[in-house]
Amino acid sequence: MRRHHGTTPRTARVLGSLLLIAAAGGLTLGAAPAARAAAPVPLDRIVPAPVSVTPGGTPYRVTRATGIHVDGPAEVHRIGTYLAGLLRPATGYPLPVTDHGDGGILLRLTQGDYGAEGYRLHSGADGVTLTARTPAGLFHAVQTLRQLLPAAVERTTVQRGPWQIAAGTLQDRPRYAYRGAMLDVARHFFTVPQVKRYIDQLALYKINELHLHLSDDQGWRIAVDSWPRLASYGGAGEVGGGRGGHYTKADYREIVRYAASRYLEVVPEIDMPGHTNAALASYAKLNCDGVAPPRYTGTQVGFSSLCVSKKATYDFADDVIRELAALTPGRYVHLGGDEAHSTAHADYVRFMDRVQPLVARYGKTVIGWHQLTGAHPAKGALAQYWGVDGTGAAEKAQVAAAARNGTHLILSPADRVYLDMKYTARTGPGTKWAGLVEVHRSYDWNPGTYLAGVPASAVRGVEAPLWSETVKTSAGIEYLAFPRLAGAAELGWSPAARHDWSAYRKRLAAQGPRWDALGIHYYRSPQVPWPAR
Ligand code: NGO
Repeated sequence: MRRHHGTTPRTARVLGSLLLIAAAGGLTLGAAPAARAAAPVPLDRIVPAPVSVTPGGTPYRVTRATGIHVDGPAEVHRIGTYLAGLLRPATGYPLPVTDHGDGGILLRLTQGDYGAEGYRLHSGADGVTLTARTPAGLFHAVQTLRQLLPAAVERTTVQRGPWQIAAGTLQDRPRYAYRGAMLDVARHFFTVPQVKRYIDQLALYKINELHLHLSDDQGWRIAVDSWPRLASYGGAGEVGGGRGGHYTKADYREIVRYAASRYLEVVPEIDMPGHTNAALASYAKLNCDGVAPPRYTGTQVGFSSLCVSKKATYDFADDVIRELAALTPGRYVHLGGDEAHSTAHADYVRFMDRVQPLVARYGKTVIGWHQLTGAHPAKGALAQYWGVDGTGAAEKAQVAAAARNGTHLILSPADRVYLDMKYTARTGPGTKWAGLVEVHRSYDWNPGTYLAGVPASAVRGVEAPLWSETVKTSAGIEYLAFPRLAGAAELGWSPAARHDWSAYRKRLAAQGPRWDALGIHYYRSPQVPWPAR
């Protein structure tokens, strides 16, 4: 039985004489305090690993009397409100958010050497202060604060505390500016609430880019006013023959808004000129022979191509990119460009030469899968590498040469961070064309030195794609993403010097109870020393 009146102060003796529970606002609970006043989570026990920690002092204890104080513009107030929303259900505390006050939890923006997303967290007996130069930095600091509290804080009903935060100072900033996750909403469609759920999971690991694979052979998922059948017909199907679906423009704006509230930029992808059966099925005139193929519900790749010689193709590309760019506050439009096996190479190059400038015309920067480096990548374009250890030397050299010429890279090696690879031959969903990818293999590589001949400065970051041929529920997404997503996030965020599998597996293990509390369905890899449930 738990009761939460919280009006009777009480003290608890923990670890001999150490007084951990402040007089103000303690919980009144039936259990013996000494049994449950576990030591707070050490400052360096978080994922991604922080740059540096200096422990020391008396832990802060969140109590019924704690306030959240914000020092900065309205956006900081909003982050404070978000934090309060995270902590209220499990603590049962009111946690008022105010623009003034001392002690408690303080969020403040200041000038200083924090970088665009970095922050400092200082915790002591009187309170916790989160400091950053930008709201994004404060938001990431909040995710750290969350992980420093017991996992039960993630539950939606009142839990017993105490809610302590280890004392000391933590300094943090990301290694890479681009830390992404991709969700394939084309092979199976995922609803706006399902995408929001994933966004919240990504935010917990400081991921800041959400790449949405919005079209493929099996489905077109975004409304385009000038070509309405793309969504209404081309979206009405998916792998295995389900109903599919698509986002209206309002839906899509809601995803973008929600992602922005979690400091993620949405990167929309329309895959071209291959992976286009859904578009070809919707409009006969996009086909060289003028005949629309049937919709497709299988999982083969490489069989479809836009008709590179037709004017209609470029009208289509212009309209789609214009409407998508208008929906996109972010910097990028991803053009796909992978597996164009049904497009002659010269046609592929010609097509990319004509379509990439459309992205610039509508104010965006091109991203393409790394096959784009076999054409003429536009100035400033990013190439997303999805090869494997066994990818041929010539292909790797082509990517490296492009990187040296200024086409910076996003690294998504398929035999490391493709979240749709099976963990083992025996785990459920997933495929294995790139191999079986257990947690250790997924984590243990260095983006800075991964591709020979690529200058470290040409690596923009890491992205973990989740292709959805084999999953159609949030539980399916989560089983493939967790725990590997956390590792990809750490590769993107933490300094190379903090990379250490034996330490990581312990930090990762500590995430298990948090995922249980959040209702995340994850793979309990035997490589990770999970606490007993
Ligand atoms: C490949 C292919 C996708 C598949 C995926 C499955 C890329 C860039 N193109 O990755 O169409 O869905 O593998 O793992």
